[in-house]
Amino acid sequence: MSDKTIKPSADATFGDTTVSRGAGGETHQHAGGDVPTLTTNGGIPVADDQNSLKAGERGPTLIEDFHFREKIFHFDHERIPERVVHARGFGVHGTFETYKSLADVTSADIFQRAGEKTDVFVRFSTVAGNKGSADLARDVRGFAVRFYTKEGNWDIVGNNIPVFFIQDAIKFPDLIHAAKQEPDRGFPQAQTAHDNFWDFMSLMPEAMHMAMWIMSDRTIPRSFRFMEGFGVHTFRLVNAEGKSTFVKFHWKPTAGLQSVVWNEALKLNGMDPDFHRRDLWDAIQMGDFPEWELGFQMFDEDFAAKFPFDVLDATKIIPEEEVPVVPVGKMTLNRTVENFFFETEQVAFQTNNIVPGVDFTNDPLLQGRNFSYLDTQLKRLGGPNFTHIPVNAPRCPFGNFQQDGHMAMRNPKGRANYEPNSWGGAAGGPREDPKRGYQSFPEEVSGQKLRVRAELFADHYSQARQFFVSQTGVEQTHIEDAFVFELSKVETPAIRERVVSHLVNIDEGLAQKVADGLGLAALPAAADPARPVIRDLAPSPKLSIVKNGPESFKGRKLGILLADGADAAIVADLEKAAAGVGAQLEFVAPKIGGVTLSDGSTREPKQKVNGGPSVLYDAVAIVLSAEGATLLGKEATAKDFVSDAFAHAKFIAFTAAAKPLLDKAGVEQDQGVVELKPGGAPDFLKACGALRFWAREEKLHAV
Ligand code: HDE
Repeated sequence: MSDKTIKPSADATFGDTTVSRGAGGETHQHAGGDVPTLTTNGGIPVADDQNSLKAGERGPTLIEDFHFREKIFHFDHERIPERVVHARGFGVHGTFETYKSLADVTSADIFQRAGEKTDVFVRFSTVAGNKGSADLARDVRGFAVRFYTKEGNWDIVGNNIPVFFIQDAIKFPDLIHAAKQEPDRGFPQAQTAHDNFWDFMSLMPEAMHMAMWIMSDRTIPRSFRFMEGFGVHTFRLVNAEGKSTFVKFHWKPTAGLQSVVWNEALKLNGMDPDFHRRDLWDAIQMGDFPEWELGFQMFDEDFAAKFPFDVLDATKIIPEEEVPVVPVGKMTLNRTVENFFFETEQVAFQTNNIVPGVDFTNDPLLQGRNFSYLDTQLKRLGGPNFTHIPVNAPRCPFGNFQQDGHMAMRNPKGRANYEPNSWGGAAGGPREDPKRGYQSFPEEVSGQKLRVRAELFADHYSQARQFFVSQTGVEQTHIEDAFVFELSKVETPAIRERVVSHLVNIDEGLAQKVADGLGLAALPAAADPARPVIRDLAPSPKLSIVKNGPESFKGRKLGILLADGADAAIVADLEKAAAGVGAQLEFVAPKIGGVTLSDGSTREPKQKVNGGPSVLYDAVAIVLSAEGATLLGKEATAKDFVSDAFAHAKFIAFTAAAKPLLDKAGVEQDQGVVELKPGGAPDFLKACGALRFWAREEKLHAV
């Protein structure tokens, strides 16, 4: 045994340059100066974090090595259970600013003063996929917002779709079991295109309205930044006099709505499974803060009584054209988390986090959720003290006599830990406040105990039809295609037919197209509706994405395919025009090291062409010299870049010299394919404001 292997490095120092000697005598340099010293959790400075303590150079590791054991012990216990639904999510911080006092309808402190600013934490998520699944799964997106108000945490735990699959919380475990991986095989994950899901759906006519939404482009958003959010249920606002007003919560992105097309989603999942989280991260990091307006759809008992559907039924909307959405404030997301696990993973949203001035209704789905969200935190976060975690703690004064339990970070101070007590004053601890304290709305409740649903809940198709007829032709085609795609993955013919039998009640044209797409011999008979379908509900343009898109290319991303020798003036033009409309811009090139343009200036590409497909961008420009076009004409991924942009109905600009590449990629010129001339960039960026050249799409699909 050599001397140098058994003794710790002789010259180890702390807080300065440290040299530790490995078993073979090699050394490791550590930074010195102000760098903090590595310690154990007990604060003991660590001299060597490279080698475990051994009995001899080639001997066994010693149990005495407290640093090694603590490090491995902690690592072994790093995981907590992922959320049973909404496992994959991304959280960020922001601010909410109240537009004006709403004291006439609610006593909620957050709505008493114009200009009031309230901190928020928001977590966006998918529902069905596991934590490591891909962002562009066809799925509902969670849209959970926590307001840290002066009267406690208020959570609106919503989705990007205003209705839900089921009406009663008792069916939630069945829905989620059916949607997630099939239990015998453990796949497919993050996909609803499988037998169990559609079997369940086809046996639950109440899910048909939601089926239309999930087969629409709402489930493949381009970005979290470009989707709406909804509280889904009807809630109550209650003012200081105790008057109640029904309300539905809406979040509207100021940047307008946008989704991708399905083929693009499939490719994005492979090319960048983190597409949505990266997009939000990048936008916030570059100071392009996404914003949403919170809107209230308010109505009273009279409206509820006259409305043809039950306002307690979460499978129904109230069209905005009937009850307008009143903007009440703006949310700006402006800060990424410092640590993903600490904040995003440990945030514990709860529907029952509600503040004075807001109340629940008897929506049976909401009532069930109020149990579930508290319950689930115990399992995930390991004890009753999850509100001690900073992201879950209120940011207003708070206190009670709850104490102890796992990982208590704070306990009541002093002698009083019960109430009533006679210790008096501050020593007696916190007391109830009948004036400011939460009061439930004293709704009259009576009735027999029954396991039933209210009568109007039985209308399953009318609003599904209304949703379909409110879409543009392009969007209707996407819905038809989505049904055909999903059901083509269903192996049991009877399930496919059963789904189509519901579609017959919604729209015969839709049902026929899906039947044709599946190759069904004949259109199945309509499923027996529990209530007659109301076929003449007025279309609601607010239900369309395309009709509610942005007016400009702001916040969107232009991808420029470049190679050495590309026209510098055109590139500069595009850069200026993109900055002018507030768009992001990225270069894609044959080599990541840099591109030299025609005037000798250089650009730094963000992507190498085989790792930077056009699905990453909202529009593309192909700026190549003749040599560049020849080079990239021999590169399959460059041809894919162009042909995908074309197939996904994107706007494409090109320099004359780049034309051979477009020809090789099979691009047929249309109004969405624009030759770039000097000074032409602003017009191109303006056209890009339409986001897609939809007229092209129908020419590209034959089956
Ligand atoms: Fe959830 N849901 N949910 N849900 N939900 C959870 O809570 C549940 C429902 C929603 O980013 C869980 O902390 C039941 C509707 C979001 O952390 C769990 C029912 C809507 C999130 C749970 C529903 C939602 C969740 C899992 C049927 C839209 C993610 C982990 C009655 C309005 C929150 C957790 C985050 C998460 C239960 C239906 C939205 C198990 C029982 C409807 C956005 O408690």
